Amino acid sequence: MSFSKKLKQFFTSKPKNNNWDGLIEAYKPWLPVTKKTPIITLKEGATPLIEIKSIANRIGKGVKVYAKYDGLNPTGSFKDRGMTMAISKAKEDGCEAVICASTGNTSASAAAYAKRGGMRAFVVIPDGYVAQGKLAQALVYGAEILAIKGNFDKALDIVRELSNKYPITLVNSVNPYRLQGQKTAAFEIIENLGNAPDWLCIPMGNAGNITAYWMGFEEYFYANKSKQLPRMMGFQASGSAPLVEGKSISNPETIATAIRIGNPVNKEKALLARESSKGKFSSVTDLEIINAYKILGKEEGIFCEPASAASVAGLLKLKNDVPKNSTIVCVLTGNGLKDPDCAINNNDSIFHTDVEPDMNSIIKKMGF
Ligand code: AN7
Repeated sequence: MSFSKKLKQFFTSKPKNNNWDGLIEAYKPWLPVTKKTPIITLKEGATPLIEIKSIANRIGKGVKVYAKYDGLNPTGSFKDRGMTMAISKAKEDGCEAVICASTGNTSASAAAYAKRGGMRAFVVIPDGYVAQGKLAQALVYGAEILAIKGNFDKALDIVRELSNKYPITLVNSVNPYRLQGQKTAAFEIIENLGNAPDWLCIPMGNAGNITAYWMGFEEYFYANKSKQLPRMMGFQASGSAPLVEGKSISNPETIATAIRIGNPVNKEKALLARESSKGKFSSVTDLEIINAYKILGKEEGIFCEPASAASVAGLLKLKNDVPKNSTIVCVLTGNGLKDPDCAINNNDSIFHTDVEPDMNSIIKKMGF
Protein backbone atom coordinates (compact mmCIF):
# COMPACT_ATOMS: atom_id res chain seq x y z
CA MET A 1 0.00 0.00 0.00
CA SER A 2 1.29 3.46 -0.87
CA PHE A 3 2.08 5.91 1.88
CA SER A 4 -0.67 8.33 0.84
CA LYS A 5 -3.19 5.51 0.82
CA LYS A 6 -2.07 4.43 4.28
CA LEU A 7 -2.34 7.98 5.52
CA LYS A 8 -5.85 8.29 4.10
CA GLN A 9 -6.84 5.00 5.74
CA PHE A 10 -5.45 6.21 9.04
CA PHE A 11 -7.51 9.39 8.98
CA THR A 12 -10.73 7.79 7.79
CA SER A 13 -10.73 4.65 9.93
CA LYS A 14 -12.72 4.86 13.14
CA PRO A 15 -11.46 3.65 16.47
CA LYS A 16 -12.76 0.13 17.03
CA ASN A 17 -14.93 1.02 19.98
CA ASN A 18 -17.16 3.24 17.89
CA ASN A 19 -18.35 0.18 16.04
CA TRP A 20 -19.45 -1.65 19.15
CA ASP A 21 -23.23 -1.57 19.51
CA GLY A 22 -23.57 -3.92 22.44
CA LEU A 23 -23.51 -7.68 22.71
CA ILE A 24 -26.90 -8.39 21.11
CA GLU A 25 -25.80 -6.67 17.90
CA ALA A 26 -22.44 -8.42 18.03
CA TYR A 27 -23.74 -11.94 18.68
CA LYS A 28 -27.23 -11.83 17.11
CA PRO A 29 -26.99 -15.23 15.37
CA TRP A 30 -26.20 -16.85 18.71
CA LEU A 31 -29.04 -15.23 20.65
CA PRO A 32 -32.82 -15.72 20.72
CA VAL A 33 -33.66 -12.39 19.09
CA THR A 34 -35.55 -11.59 15.90
CA LYS A 35 -35.92 -8.50 13.71
CA LYS A 36 -38.88 -7.57 15.88
CA THR A 37 -36.95 -7.57 19.15
CA PRO A 38 -36.40 -3.99 20.35
CA ILE A 39 -32.79 -3.93 21.49
CA ILE A 40 -32.40 -2.22 24.85
CA THR A 41 -28.67 -1.67 25.25
CA LEU A 42 -26.09 0.44 27.06
CA LYS A 43 -23.38 -1.04 24.82
CA GLU A 44 -22.42 -3.68 27.36
CA GLY A 45 -19.87 -6.40 26.62
CA ALA A 46 -16.48 -6.27 24.87
CA THR A 47 -14.78 -6.04 28.25
CA PRO A 48 -11.00 -6.42 28.44
CA LEU A 49 -9.07 -9.60 29.11
CA ILE A 50 -6.04 -8.44 31.09
CA GLU A 51 -2.97 -10.50 31.84
CA ILE A 52 -2.27 -10.60 35.60
CA LYS A 53 1.36 -11.55 36.06
CA SER A 54 1.37 -11.02 39.82
CA ILE A 55 -0.93 -14.01 40.13
CA ALA A 56 0.90 -16.10 37.50
CA ASN A 57 4.18 -15.42 39.34
CA ARG A 58 2.73 -16.75 42.56
CA ILE A 59 1.86 -19.99 40.76
CA GLY A 60 4.93 -20.37 38.52
CA LYS A 61 5.02 -23.43 36.23
CA GLY A 62 4.89 -21.23 33.12
CA VAL A 63 1.20 -20.47 33.51
CA LYS A 64 -0.53 -17.49 31.99
CA VAL A 65 -3.33 -15.90 33.99
CA TYR A 66 -5.87 -13.40 32.71
CA ALA A 67 -8.66 -11.42 34.31
CA LYS A 68 -11.92 -11.03 32.40
CA TYR A 69 -12.73 -7.62 33.80
CA ASP A 70 -16.52 -7.63 33.55
CA GLY A 71 -16.73 -4.91 36.17
CA LEU A 72 -16.21 -2.53 33.23
CA ASN A 73 -19.75 -3.07 31.97
CA PRO A 74 -22.12 -0.06 31.96
CA THR A 75 -23.48 -0.60 35.47
CA GLY A 76 -20.24 -2.12 36.72
CA SER A 77 -21.01 -5.84 36.65
CA PHE A 78 -21.53 -8.86 34.39
CA LYS A 79 -25.26 -8.65 35.07
CA ASP A 80 -25.57 -6.16 32.19
CA ARG A 81 -24.85 -8.97 29.72
CA GLY A 82 -27.91 -10.84 30.88
CA MET A 83 -30.02 -7.77 31.46
CA THR A 84 -29.78 -6.39 27.92
CA MET A 85 -31.30 -9.70 26.76
CA ALA A 86 -33.89 -10.08 29.52
CA ILE A 87 -35.13 -6.50 29.22
CA SER A 88 -35.16 -6.52 25.40
CA LYS A 89 -37.29 -9.69 25.43
CA ALA A 90 -39.54 -8.28 28.16
CA LYS A 91 -40.04 -5.19 26.00
CA GLU A 92 -40.81 -7.34 22.99
CA ASP A 93 -43.49 -9.10 25.05
CA GLY A 94 -45.07 -5.76 25.98
CA CYS A 95 -44.08 -5.96 29.62
CA GLU A 96 -44.37 -2.76 31.66
CA ALA A 97 -42.68 -3.74 34.91
CA VAL A 98 -39.88 -6.03 36.04
CA ILE A 99 -38.91 -7.38 39.42
CA CYS A 100 -35.85 -9.07 40.91
CA ALA A 101 -34.39 -10.19 44.20
CA SER A 102 -30.82 -9.06 44.56
CA THR A 103 -27.67 -8.90 46.61
CA GLY A 104 -27.13 -5.61 44.74
CA ASN A 105 -25.73 -5.96 41.25
CA THR A 106 -28.82 -7.45 39.67
CA SER A 107 -30.91 -4.64 41.13
CA ALA A 108 -28.59 -1.97 39.71
CA SER A 109 -28.52 -3.57 36.29
CA ALA A 110 -32.25 -4.38 36.18
CA ALA A 111 -33.12 -0.82 37.15
CA ALA A 112 -30.83 0.74 34.54
CA TYR A 113 -32.03 -1.40 31.65
CA ALA A 114 -35.70 -1.32 32.70
CA LYS A 115 -35.64 2.46 32.81
CA ARG A 116 -33.95 2.62 29.43
CA GLY A 117 -36.76 0.41 28.15
CA GLY A 118 -39.42 2.62 29.76
CA MET A 119 -40.50 0.14 32.44
CA ARG A 120 -40.94 0.15 36.19
CA ALA A 121 -38.30 -1.72 38.17
CA PHE A 122 -39.04 -3.31 41.53
CA VAL A 123 -36.10 -4.65 43.49
CA VAL A 124 -36.30 -6.73 46.65
CA ILE A 125 -33.09 -6.65 48.68
CA PRO A 126 -31.82 -7.97 52.02
CA ASP A 127 -31.94 -4.93 54.29
CA GLY A 128 -28.46 -3.87 55.39
CA TYR A 129 -26.56 -6.31 53.18
CA VAL A 130 -26.28 -4.46 49.90
CA ALA A 131 -23.04 -2.57 49.22
CA GLN A 132 -23.34 1.24 49.11
CA GLY A 133 -22.44 1.68 45.45
CA LYS A 134 -25.11 -0.76 44.33
CA LEU A 135 -27.74 0.87 46.49
CA ALA A 136 -26.74 4.28 45.11
CA GLN A 137 -27.21 2.98 41.58
CA ALA A 138 -30.67 1.51 42.23
CA LEU A 139 -31.70 4.85 43.75
CA VAL A 140 -30.35 6.95 40.89
CA TYR A 141 -31.86 4.67 38.24
CA GLY A 142 -35.23 5.16 39.91
CA ALA A 143 -35.90 1.63 41.09
CA GLU A 144 -38.72 0.99 43.54
CA ILE A 145 -36.83 -0.63 46.38
CA LEU A 146 -38.24 -3.08 48.91
CA ALA A 147 -35.69 -3.87 51.63
CA ILE A 148 -36.78 -6.98 53.53
CA LYS A 149 -35.77 -8.28 56.93
CA GLY A 150 -34.44 -11.46 55.43
CA ASN A 151 -31.69 -12.69 53.14
CA PHE A 152 -31.43 -13.04 49.36
CA ASP A 153 -32.90 -16.54 49.32
CA LYS A 154 -36.05 -15.32 51.05
CA ALA A 155 -36.26 -12.37 48.65
CA LEU A 156 -36.01 -14.70 45.67
CA ASP A 157 -38.81 -16.93 46.99
CA ILE A 158 -41.03 -13.86 47.27
CA VAL A 159 -40.35 -12.44 43.81
CA ARG A 160 -40.80 -15.82 42.14
CA GLU A 161 -44.23 -16.14 43.68
CA LEU A 162 -45.10 -12.53 42.89
CA SER A 163 -44.16 -12.81 39.23
CA ASN A 164 -46.34 -15.92 38.93
CA LYS A 165 -49.38 -14.08 40.26
CA TYR A 166 -48.96 -10.59 38.79
CA PRO A 167 -48.15 -9.23 35.32
CA ILE A 168 -44.55 -8.48 36.13
CA THR A 169 -41.47 -10.06 34.55
CA LEU A 170 -38.90 -11.75 36.75
CA VAL A 171 -35.34 -10.83 35.70
CA ASN A 172 -33.31 -13.01 38.07
CA SER A 173 -31.22 -15.71 36.43
CA VAL A 174 -34.19 -18.11 36.43
CA ASN A 175 -35.19 -15.98 33.43
CA PRO A 176 -33.55 -17.98 30.60
CA TYR A 177 -32.71 -14.87 28.54
CA ARG A 178 -30.33 -13.77 31.29
CA LEU A 179 -28.04 -16.74 30.78
CA GLN A 180 -28.24 -16.35 27.00
CA GLY A 181 -26.81 -12.85 27.28
CA GLN A 182 -24.21 -13.85 29.85
CA LYS A 183 -22.80 -16.68 27.72
CA THR A 184 -21.30 -14.04 25.38
CA ALA A 185 -18.47 -13.48 27.87
CA ALA A 186 -17.19 -16.96 26.99
CA PHE A 187 -17.34 -16.05 23.28
CA GLU A 188 -15.24 -12.95 23.91
CA ILE A 189 -12.62 -14.91 25.85
CA ILE A 190 -12.28 -17.44 23.02
CA GLU A 191 -11.97 -14.61 20.49
CA ASN A 192 -9.30 -12.90 22.59
CA LEU A 193 -7.22 -16.01 23.28
CA GLY A 194 -7.86 -17.81 19.99
CA ASN A 195 -8.98 -20.76 22.09
CA ALA A 196 -10.76 -21.57 25.34
CA PRO A 197 -8.54 -21.40 28.45
CA ASP A 198 -7.57 -24.57 30.34
CA TRP A 199 -9.29 -23.35 33.47
CA LEU A 200 -12.05 -20.84 34.01
CA CYS A 201 -12.13 -19.58 37.60
CA ILE A 202 -15.39 -17.94 38.59
CA PRO A 203 -17.23 -16.91 41.75
CA MET A 204 -20.60 -18.55 42.37
CA GLY A 205 -23.66 -17.19 44.12
CA ASN A 206 -26.88 -18.28 42.44
CA ALA A 207 -24.62 -20.14 39.98
CA GLY A 208 -26.19 -18.56 36.90
CA ASN A 209 -22.96 -17.14 35.54
CA ILE A 210 -20.99 -20.39 35.65
CA THR A 211 -23.93 -22.04 33.85
CA ALA A 212 -23.95 -19.31 31.21
CA TYR A 213 -20.18 -19.47 30.64
CA TRP A 214 -20.34 -23.23 30.20
CA MET A 215 -23.13 -22.81 27.65
CA GLY A 216 -21.02 -20.27 25.77
CA PHE A 217 -17.90 -22.43 25.81
CA GLU A 218 -19.84 -25.45 24.59
CA GLU A 219 -21.57 -23.55 21.78
CA TYR A 220 -18.31 -22.13 20.43
CA PHE A 221 -16.53 -25.46 20.83
CA TYR A 222 -19.16 -27.35 18.83
CA ALA A 223 -19.03 -24.60 16.20
CA ASN A 224 -15.27 -25.25 15.89
CA LYS A 225 -14.37 -21.84 17.24
CA SER A 226 -12.16 -23.34 19.95
CA LYS A 227 -10.00 -26.43 20.14
CA GLN A 228 -10.92 -27.34 23.69
CA LEU A 229 -13.33 -26.84 26.56
CA PRO A 230 -12.13 -25.39 29.87
CA ARG A 231 -12.43 -26.98 33.29
CA MET A 232 -15.01 -24.96 35.20
CA MET A 233 -13.55 -24.02 38.57
CA GLY A 234 -16.27 -22.45 40.74
CA PHE A 235 -15.62 -20.69 44.05
CA GLN A 236 -17.82 -19.74 46.96
CA ALA A 237 -17.12 -17.93 50.21
CA SER A 238 -16.63 -20.46 53.01
CA GLY A 239 -19.48 -19.01 55.11
CA SER A 240 -21.79 -19.27 52.14
CA ALA A 241 -20.82 -22.39 50.22
CA PRO A 242 -23.90 -24.55 49.56
CA LEU A 243 -22.48 -25.94 46.30
CA VAL A 244 -19.25 -27.00 47.97
CA GLU A 245 -20.91 -28.46 51.05
CA GLY A 246 -23.69 -30.09 49.07
CA LYS A 247 -26.49 -28.61 51.17
CA SER A 248 -28.44 -25.37 51.52
CA ILE A 249 -27.09 -22.87 54.04
CA SER A 250 -29.83 -21.15 56.03
CA ASN A 251 -27.71 -18.27 57.35
CA PRO A 252 -24.99 -17.54 54.78
CA GLU A 253 -22.36 -15.01 55.88
CA THR A 254 -19.42 -13.45 54.04
CA ILE A 255 -17.74 -10.11 53.44
CA ALA A 256 -18.52 -10.75 49.76
CA THR A 257 -22.19 -9.76 50.08
CA ALA A 258 -22.78 -10.27 46.34
CA ILE A 259 -22.45 -14.03 46.83
CA ARG A 260 -24.13 -14.26 50.21
CA ILE A 261 -26.57 -16.85 48.87
CA GLY A 262 -27.48 -20.09 50.65
CA ASN A 263 -29.73 -21.84 48.17
CA PRO A 264 -28.62 -21.29 44.55
CA VAL A 265 -31.44 -21.62 42.01
CA ASN A 266 -29.13 -22.80 39.24
CA LYS A 267 -27.63 -25.54 41.38
CA GLU A 268 -28.47 -28.47 39.08
CA LYS A 269 -27.14 -26.73 35.96
CA ALA A 270 -23.96 -25.70 37.76
CA LEU A 271 -23.35 -29.26 38.97
CA LEU A 272 -23.81 -30.46 35.41
CA ALA A 273 -21.26 -27.90 34.18
CA ARG A 274 -18.82 -29.11 36.80
CA GLU A 275 -19.33 -32.73 35.84
CA SER A 276 -19.21 -32.20 32.05
CA SER A 277 -16.09 -30.04 32.28
CA LYS A 278 -14.30 -32.17 34.90
CA GLY A 279 -14.31 -29.05 37.00
CA LYS A 280 -14.12 -28.45 40.70
CA PHE A 281 -15.99 -26.36 43.27
CA SER A 282 -14.08 -25.05 46.30
CA SER A 283 -14.52 -22.48 49.01
CA VAL A 284 -12.32 -19.59 50.03
CA THR A 285 -12.32 -17.75 53.34
CA ASP A 286 -13.05 -14.04 53.64
CA LEU A 287 -9.37 -13.58 54.52
CA GLU A 288 -8.28 -15.28 51.30
CA ILE A 289 -10.78 -13.19 49.34
CA ILE A 290 -9.40 -9.97 50.82
CA ASN A 291 -5.83 -11.08 50.17
CA ALA A 292 -6.59 -11.58 46.46
CA TYR A 293 -8.57 -8.31 46.39
CA LYS A 294 -5.56 -6.42 47.71
CA ILE A 295 -3.08 -8.07 45.32
CA LEU A 296 -5.24 -7.16 42.31
CA GLY A 297 -5.48 -3.58 43.50
CA LYS A 298 -1.95 -2.80 44.54
CA GLU A 299 0.01 -5.00 42.15
CA GLU A 300 -2.16 -4.86 39.04
CA GLY A 301 -4.17 -1.64 39.29
CA ILE A 302 -7.36 -3.64 39.05
CA PHE A 303 -10.14 -2.77 41.48
CA CYS A 304 -12.81 -5.44 41.74
CA GLU A 305 -15.43 -6.14 44.36
CA PRO A 306 -14.75 -8.79 47.02
CA ALA A 307 -17.06 -11.41 45.45
CA SER A 308 -15.07 -11.16 42.23
CA ALA A 309 -11.75 -11.61 44.03
CA ALA A 310 -13.02 -15.06 45.09
CA SER A 311 -12.07 -16.33 41.62
CA VAL A 312 -8.46 -15.26 42.09
CA ALA A 313 -8.38 -16.37 45.73
CA GLY A 314 -9.61 -19.77 44.58
CA LEU A 315 -6.95 -20.05 41.90
CA LEU A 316 -4.23 -19.24 44.44
CA LYS A 317 -5.68 -21.83 46.78
CA LEU A 318 -5.56 -24.52 44.07
CA LYS A 319 -2.15 -23.51 42.76
CA ASN A 320 -0.66 -26.96 43.33
CA ASP A 321 -3.27 -28.48 41.02
CA VAL A 322 -2.58 -26.06 38.15
CA PRO A 323 -1.08 -27.89 35.15
CA LYS A 324 2.24 -26.65 33.73
CA ASN A 325 2.06 -24.01 30.97
CA SER A 326 -1.69 -23.72 31.27
CA THR A 327 -3.82 -20.71 30.43
CA ILE A 328 -6.25 -19.59 33.09
CA VAL A 329 -8.97 -16.96 33.07
CA CYS A 330 -10.37 -15.54 36.30
CA VAL A 331 -13.69 -13.76 35.95
CA LEU A 332 -13.84 -10.43 37.78
CA THR A 333 -17.59 -10.09 37.89
CA GLY A 334 -17.99 -6.66 39.49
CA ASN A 335 -16.27 -3.29 39.88
CA GLY A 336 -14.52 -2.38 43.12
CA LEU A 337 -16.35 0.95 43.29
CA LYS A 338 -19.51 -1.01 44.09
CA ASP A 339 -18.33 -1.56 47.65
CA PRO A 340 -16.40 1.46 48.96
CA ASP A 341 -16.79 0.36 52.60
CA CYS A 342 -14.89 -2.84 51.88
CA ALA A 343 -12.13 -0.85 50.19
CA ILE A 344 -11.78 1.66 53.01
CA ASN A 345 -11.68 -1.07 55.64
CA ASN A 346 -9.35 -3.46 53.78
CA ASN A 347 -6.22 -1.92 52.32
CA ASP A 348 -2.55 -1.45 53.15
CA SER A 349 -2.28 2.14 52.05
CA ILE A 350 -0.49 4.82 54.02
CA PHE A 351 -2.94 7.59 54.75
CA HIS A 352 -1.39 10.59 56.49
CA THR A 353 -4.01 12.80 58.06
CA ASP A 354 -3.70 16.25 59.61
CA VAL A 355 -0.90 17.22 57.23
CA GLU A 356 0.14 20.87 57.50
CA PRO A 357 -0.19 22.61 54.12
CA ASP A 358 3.51 23.38 53.67
CA MET A 359 6.37 21.76 51.79
CA ASN A 360 8.43 20.87 54.86
CA SER A 361 5.65 19.01 56.64
CA ILE A 362 4.80 17.11 53.47
CA ILE A 363 8.40 16.15 52.75
CA LYS A 364 8.78 14.96 56.33
CA LYS A 365 5.68 12.79 56.02
CA MET A 366 7.01 11.40 52.72
CA GLY A 367 10.11 10.28 54.55
CA PHE A 368 12.60 12.28 52.45
C1 AN7 B 1 -20.06 -9.42 41.65
O1 AN7 B 1 -26.92 -9.25 42.22
O2 AN7 B 1 -26.94 -12.63 42.80
O3 AN7 B 1 -23.40 -17.23 40.49
O4 AN7 B 1 -28.47 -10.46 43.11
O5 AN7 B 1 -22.85 -9.69 41.99
O6 AN7 B 1 -24.47 -15.97 38.63
O7 AN7 B 1 -25.25 -15.65 40.97
C2 AN7 B 1 -25.07 -11.31 42.29
C3 AN7 B 1 -24.18 -12.29 42.02
C4 AN7 B 1 -20.62 -13.02 41.37
C5 AN7 B 1 -22.50 -14.55 41.47
N1 AN7 B 1 -20.04 -11.82 41.42
O8 AN7 B 1 -23.05 -14.81 40.22
C6 AN7 B 1 -27.34 -10.34 42.63
C7 AN7 B 1 -26.47 -11.53 42.59
C8 AN7 B 1 -20.78 -10.71 41.62
C9 AN7 B 1 -22.15 -10.81 41.80
C10 AN7 B 1 -21.97 -13.18 41.55
C11 AN7 B 1 -22.77 -12.07 41.79
P1 AN7 B 1 -24.11 -15.99 40.05
